[in-house]
Amino acid sequence: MGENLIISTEPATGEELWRGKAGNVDETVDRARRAWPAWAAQPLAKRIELVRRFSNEVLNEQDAFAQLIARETGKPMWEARTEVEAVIAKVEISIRAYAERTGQRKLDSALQGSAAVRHKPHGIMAVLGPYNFPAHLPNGHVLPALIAGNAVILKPSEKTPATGEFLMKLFNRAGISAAIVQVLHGGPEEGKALVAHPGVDGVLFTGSAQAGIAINRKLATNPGKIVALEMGGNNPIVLWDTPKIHDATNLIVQSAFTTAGQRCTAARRLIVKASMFDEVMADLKSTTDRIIIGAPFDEPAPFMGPVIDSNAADQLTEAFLYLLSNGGKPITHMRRPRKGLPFVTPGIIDTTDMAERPDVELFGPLLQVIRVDDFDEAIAEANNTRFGLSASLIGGNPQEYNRFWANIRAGIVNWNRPTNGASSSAPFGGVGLSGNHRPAAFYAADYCAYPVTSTEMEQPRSSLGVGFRDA
Ligand code: UN1
Repeated sequence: MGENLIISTEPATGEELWRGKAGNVDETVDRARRAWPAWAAQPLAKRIELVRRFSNEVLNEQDAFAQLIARETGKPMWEARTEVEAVIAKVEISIRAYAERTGQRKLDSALQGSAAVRHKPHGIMAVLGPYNFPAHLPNGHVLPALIAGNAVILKPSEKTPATGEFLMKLFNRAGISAAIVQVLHGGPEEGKALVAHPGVDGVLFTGSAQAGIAINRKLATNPGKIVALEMGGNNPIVLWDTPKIHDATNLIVQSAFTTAGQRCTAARRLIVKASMFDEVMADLKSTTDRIIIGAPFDEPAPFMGPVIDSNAADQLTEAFLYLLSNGGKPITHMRRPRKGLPFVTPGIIDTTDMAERPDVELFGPLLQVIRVDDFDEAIAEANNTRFGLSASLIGGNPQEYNRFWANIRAGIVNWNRPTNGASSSAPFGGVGLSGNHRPAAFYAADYCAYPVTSTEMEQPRSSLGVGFRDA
C-alpha cells in the first residue's frame, strides 16, 4: 500500500491527465482522528457558514471544474456543467436535509424533567466515490457528513482521481482544514483497508453492486459501523398506450443513453406493448441513429461521449455479442467507431425470445427490448430483477400508473419521465441489489449523525422504593 501508482487517462483522447501515488490509509485516518474533536465541537452555524463558502469556491471555478470533469470522464461539456451546478445546489439541500432529518425532538415521557432526541456525528466518514459523477455523487455524501460534524476521507474512483482531488481542494479553500476533508487516492486495495480501518466510523459508498457487497461482507463482523450503499440497477421502462410516440422515444433515449448509459438510474430494459412494437422500434432506431457521439469539446456538441475505458467498452461489446448469439435480435448495433478509444455506439436489442436474460448491470449504452401483451405481464417483467433502483412508465392512464406505482419494486418510480435525473431533494436509493434503504440525496443525512435519547433533570432527585429498611 502507498506504493501503487494511480494514473487517470482521458477516455476521449487516450492522453494521460493525472498521476500520483496511492495514499497511506493509516496516516490519513490518524490525521482525521486528531483533528476531528475540534471540528465536532464547532457550532453547527459555523460549519454551515463554511460549506456555504465552499459553494462560492465552486462557483468561482465553475468552468475549470466542468472542463476537468469532462476531460476525466469523457462526458460532454453540457453534462459536466450540469454536474457542477448539482454540486452547488447540493449545499443548500444538505443544510435543509440536516435540519429536517435531525431536528431536536422532545419526547412525551412519563418521567419528570424532560427528554429529547439529539444528534451526534459518528466521527470519521469514508466516502467512496464513483467515476460517472465524480464530483456530484461523492459531494452528496461529503456535505451532509461535514455539516453533521464528521471528518471526511474521500477515496475517489481510481478512474477519476483528479476530479476528487479538485473537489476536496475547494473545501480546503473554503476554510475547512486539510485534516477534516482529505482525499485518499487508491484502488480496491486502499478502499478495502479504509473501509475496514478501526478508526473509520462509517462508509458512504456509491458504485457497483459487486463492490458494495464486498464492503458489506467486510463489515459483517462490525455491525456498529455505518454503511450506506448506493449501488446499481437493471432499470425498466414500460411503454404503454400513447399518441406521442416520438416524445416517448426521446424519453427512452434520454433514459438509456445519457452519460453513455453510465448512470445507476439508466434504463436497461424497455418493456413495450406488442401492438406498438414496430412503430416504436422504427422511431427509436431513427432517433438513436441521429445521436452525435464525440469528445467533450467537439463541435457540434455531442450528446454522448465515450465510456470510461477500454475495459468497459470491451465488456459492453462482449455483452452485446452474447445477447446476439443467444437469441437477441438487433435493432441497432453496438460498434466501436474510433479505433483504440472506448467509444461505443448505442446497442438496442430485442431479447424477448431469449430463454434466460442475464440480470446484471451492463453499465453503458445497451438497451434490451422485451415485448409483452398485457399490463400485468409488463409489471411482472419489470420486476423480473434482483435490482430495484428506478423505473418509469411512459404512456398509459392514471389507473395504470397507480397499479405501476403500487406494484413496482424500486426506490424511484416515474410517470412520463426518464428513469434518470432523480431529484437531489428527494430520498434516493433502491431495494434489493440496488442498495440499503435511502443512502443518497436527501436522506443521506440519516447516515451522518446518530440520534441519542437524552432524559434530563437539572438536579439529581431520587427516592428508593420498596425493599429498604427504615433509615
Ligand atoms: C440520477 O438520477 O441519474 O443527488 C442520479 C443524488 C441524486 C442522483 C441522481 N439526484 O444523489
